[in-house]
Amino acid sequence: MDKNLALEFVRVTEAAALASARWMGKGDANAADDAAVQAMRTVFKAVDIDGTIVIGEGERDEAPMLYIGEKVGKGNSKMKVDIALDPLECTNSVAYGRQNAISVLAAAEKGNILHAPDTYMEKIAVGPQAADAIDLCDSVEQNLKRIAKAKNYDINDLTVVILERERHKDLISRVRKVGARIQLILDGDVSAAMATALPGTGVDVLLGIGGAPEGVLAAAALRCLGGAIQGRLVPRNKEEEARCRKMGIKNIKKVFKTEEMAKGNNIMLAATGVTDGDMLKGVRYTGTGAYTHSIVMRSRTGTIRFVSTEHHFTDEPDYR
Ligand code: VTB
Repeated sequence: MDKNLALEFVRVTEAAALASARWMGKGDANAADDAAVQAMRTVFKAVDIDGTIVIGEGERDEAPMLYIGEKVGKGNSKMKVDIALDPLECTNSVAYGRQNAISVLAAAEKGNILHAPDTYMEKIAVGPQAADAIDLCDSVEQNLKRIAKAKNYDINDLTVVILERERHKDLISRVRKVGARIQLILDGDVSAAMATALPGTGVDVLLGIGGAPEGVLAAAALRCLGGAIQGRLVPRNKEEEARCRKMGIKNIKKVFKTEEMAKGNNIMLAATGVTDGDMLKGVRYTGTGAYTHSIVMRSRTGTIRFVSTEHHFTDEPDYR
C-alpha cells in the first residue's frame, strides 16, 4: 500500500456525498442512506484495490450492499486492504437538514482495523496536544483537568462535545460542575472526534457514548491527525455481548486505544461533507454540477489535505 490511495478514496466519498445531499431536508433518512451506499459502491469498482469491508452497513443478511465481508475495488489487485466505511454518517442530519453529515471511508493493510460490533462505545477523544492526557479508566473530572493542563487552558475555556442523549444527563452535569464549556450535538461523533485534532474548529474533547463502528472510524482519523481516542464497548444486552465475543473480543470491558482500533503505520482516510459542519462544508449544487469539500489524510506521512472539488455532471454521469 505504497500509493496514497486516499486520493482515490476521496472520489468514493465525494460520489456518496453528491448522491445523498440531494435528500437534504426531505425527511427520508433511508433514501439518503441508499443513495450514498449505491454511489459509493459504483465508484469503488474503479479503485485499484482488493478490498474487504470490515466495518460497513451491517452483516450480509441485513445490508444488501457494502456489508461486512463484501469485497470492493477492482479485485485482482496486489493491494489487499481492509476498509471501514460509513457512506452516510448522520443520516438524520441529512433527512432533517441539520449539520455535520459526512461520507467517510478509512483503509489499512489487511488485519489492521478492529472488527467492532455494532454496539455502543464509551469514548474520549482529543487532539495531539492532549493525546497523552486521557485515560478512560479515570474519572471525567480527572481527564478534563489533565486535558486543560496539557493544552495550557483554563478549564473554563475547554470545549467538550457531547451527543445530546438522555444517557448523557449525568455526564453533562459533571462536565458543567468542573466548569468546562459544552457543545451538544444531535448526531455526528465521528466529525466531532476529528474536530478535536484540527486547529480552528473550537472543539477540544469528545466525551460520551456513541456507536462503536464510529469509534473505529474516529480512531483511524486520529491516527493520521496525531490525536487520541480511547473506547470501551457498552453492549446493551446479552445478545450484543455475545456478538462482541463472536467478533473476537474476549474482554468486553477492555479499553481500546487509538492504535488498537486502527493498527499499523499505513492508515488512510477520506471524508466529504454532505451538510455543513465545523470541519467540512456541505455539498453545494450549481446549475451544471456541484462543489464538494473533503479531507484526505494518511498516517505514514501525516499529510492532511483539504480538497475542494468542482464537479460537472455532464462529464461525470455516475455522480447524478
Ligand atoms: C452516534 C452518532 C451517530 O449514532 O455515534 C450515534 O455520532 C449513536 O447512536 O451520528 P444513538 O443515535 O442511538 O445515540 C449516530 O447518531 C448515527 O450513526
